[in-house]
Amino acid sequence: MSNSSHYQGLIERYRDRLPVTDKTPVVSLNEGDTPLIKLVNIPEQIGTSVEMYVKFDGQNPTGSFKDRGMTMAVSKAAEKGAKAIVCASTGNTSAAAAAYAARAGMTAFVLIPEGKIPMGKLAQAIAHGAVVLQIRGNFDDGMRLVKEVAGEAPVEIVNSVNPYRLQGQKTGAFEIVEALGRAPDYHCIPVGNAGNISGYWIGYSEACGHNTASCTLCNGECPYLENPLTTTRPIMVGYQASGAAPFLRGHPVEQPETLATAIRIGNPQSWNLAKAAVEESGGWFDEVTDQEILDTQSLLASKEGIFCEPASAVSVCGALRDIRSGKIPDGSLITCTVTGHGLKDTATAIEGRDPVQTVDAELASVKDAILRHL
Ligand code: AN7
Repeated sequence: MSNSSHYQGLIERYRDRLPVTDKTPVVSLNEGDTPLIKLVNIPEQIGTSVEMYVKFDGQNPTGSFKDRGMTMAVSKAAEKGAKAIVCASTGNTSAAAAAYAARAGMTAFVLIPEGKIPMGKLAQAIAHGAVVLQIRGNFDDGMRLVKEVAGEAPVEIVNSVNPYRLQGQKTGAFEIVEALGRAPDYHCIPVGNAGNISGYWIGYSEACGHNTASCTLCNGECPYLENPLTTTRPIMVGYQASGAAPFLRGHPVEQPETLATAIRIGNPQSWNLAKAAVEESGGWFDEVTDQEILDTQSLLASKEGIFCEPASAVSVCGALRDIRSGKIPDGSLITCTVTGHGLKDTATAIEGRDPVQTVDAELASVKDAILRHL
């Protein structure tokens, strides 16, 4: 490919800011470079003067933000000569692991909680040829087993306990700062296993020249340290589903429960990093109910044309509540990561709705039906 403007994924885009070398075999599906979409109708409807953007990471190749971390984790696994990768997943990590393993010629083993991942995500893992192990337990059980089995079998863990995952995920923050020409005032994000909020904080920190622990991976040579893109960092706000909100309880939750199955997680692996991100930035954690999540998913789809999965609506859901209460003040510039695509889980999106009307295949019936709605 000779066209140098052809986008080739986030490792090529941010090569000098990531722990890769000429010897790293880049495994990419051209992930990243996702749209930052300004909300136009919802802010007007609630009568606020905030400027609010959605970072729609559901538009990545496998439909979620996980591709950002997976391109890094699988590329580094390939560099080590790994033949197989393993992860526990509520669905999106397994879809991404399966796709990138297929691309790299590796075997992906994915541990999923029995009966708790939507069909779209399961179909992805199966289509890409992963070995799907449905365990009689939840995500946290799967995570424990993955860490144990990696000591016993030649498999590379690609969950976000693998530090290369967060290195890939930090690029979401770079893209936002470049698109806005500055850091937002607030960055709102759903929190499950707590990797993404940690990755964003690394990214925002590096973008404004703060040295972070992650920079040891780049040998302290991240070019943003010399030439920062911006001078500020956002206040980080992490939202959880009420039934799976360990950061709100202050300890792991034994039996996490939420219809936002992607974040049905009780024992987040990046606990300390996420807590530090929120504390250092002067932010907070809060929780939203399943009903609020569904209402926001529907609001984004019907008022803004953005169809995301339930877990992804959590960021916008929490942000809207904090805007209404004044906790996020008028005039703020706010970004919300919307992590996964709505097509991942169509069953939840239409449940309880009366979605279709059946009419005769005649002009009169179709015309009647249309006029009734105008
Ligand atoms: C759509 O796929 O953990 O706080 O195993 O799929 O970084 O865990 C998914 C997490 C938010 C939470 N939104 O992000 C998995 C998995 C969506 C997600 C999260 C997930 P983290």
